[in-house]
Amino acid sequence: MNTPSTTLKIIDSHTAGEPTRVIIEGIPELPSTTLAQKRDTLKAKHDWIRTASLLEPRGFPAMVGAILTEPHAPDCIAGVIFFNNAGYLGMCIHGTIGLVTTLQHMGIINTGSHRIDTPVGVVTAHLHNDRSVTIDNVPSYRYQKQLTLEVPKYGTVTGDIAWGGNWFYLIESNKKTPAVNQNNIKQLTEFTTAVKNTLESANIQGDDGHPVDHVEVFSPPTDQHSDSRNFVLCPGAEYDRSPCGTGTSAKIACLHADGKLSPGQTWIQAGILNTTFTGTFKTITNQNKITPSITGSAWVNGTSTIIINPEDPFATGLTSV
Ligand code: PYC
Repeated sequence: MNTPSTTLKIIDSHTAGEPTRVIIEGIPELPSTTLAQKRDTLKAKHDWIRTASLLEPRGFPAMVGAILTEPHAPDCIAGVIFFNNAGYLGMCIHGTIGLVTTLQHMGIINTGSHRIDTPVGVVTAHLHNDRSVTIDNVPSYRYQKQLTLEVPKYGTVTGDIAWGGNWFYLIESNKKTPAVNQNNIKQLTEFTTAVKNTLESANIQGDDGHPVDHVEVFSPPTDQHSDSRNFVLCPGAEYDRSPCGTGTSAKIACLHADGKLSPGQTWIQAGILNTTFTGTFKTITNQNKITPSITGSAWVNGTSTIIINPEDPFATGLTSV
């Protein structure tokens, strides 16, 4: 692909510590199709947008990107496609909270409810007076209970497989897993990467044929302000700095399936930085699925213009490191 000579306008934010870089201008025209088809076009023809905006020297591996685009589904305020250092994400709740806060910063929306089109379906965002945002996520469910893996160096690991807008393998911490705290980020990353590699070699997939590519470890809470603390490994080998909204949705689906959480009850999920998301859910009649609602807050912390100069040897990012 020839590198285009262009600029991209971006607004940065973080949600509970996890960054979101929203590209608000400079995207080539995308066909007016579903968001899943738009994502496939981006992947096939314009992947340079992802690499230029997220990878070094402009970004860093943990950054999550979002392309603001026209919605396809009716009555939506915007369409969004999320991506990270490794590829494209189904849904991303911290990113949607970041997007909503960004749209408010741009003066496009006010408090109230707004529908947003994503590659995995329409989600509704409620922007509250206290600037927190609640996302009504896509239907979520547990697909497999207690799947056991033999993980090299770590032995037998057991976890549930659940969908919360991405596919997750959810492990309860125990004596064999590194303790879920900030001092153990390296050990937790190594452990969850070994689990993810085992899932990959065993070709473990969700019921839609997609790989189970996020791994979560849960531990009891470390204070009275939350119900649990987690560590979440995302595809691309980076950990989520936030409690991970899609991961919290998957967790709530498992708690409900085990009879441990009832519709309307809240679940406060702390992440590795001890920031929190509050989740609750409704059941869906005649289906084994729930609709989770996840609440959190984001802060806009930068605006800039990315310059893509075809003469720059790293105009589209350092793809080899
Ligand atoms: O909040 O859903 C989330 C998320 C997914 C990946 C990173 N954050």
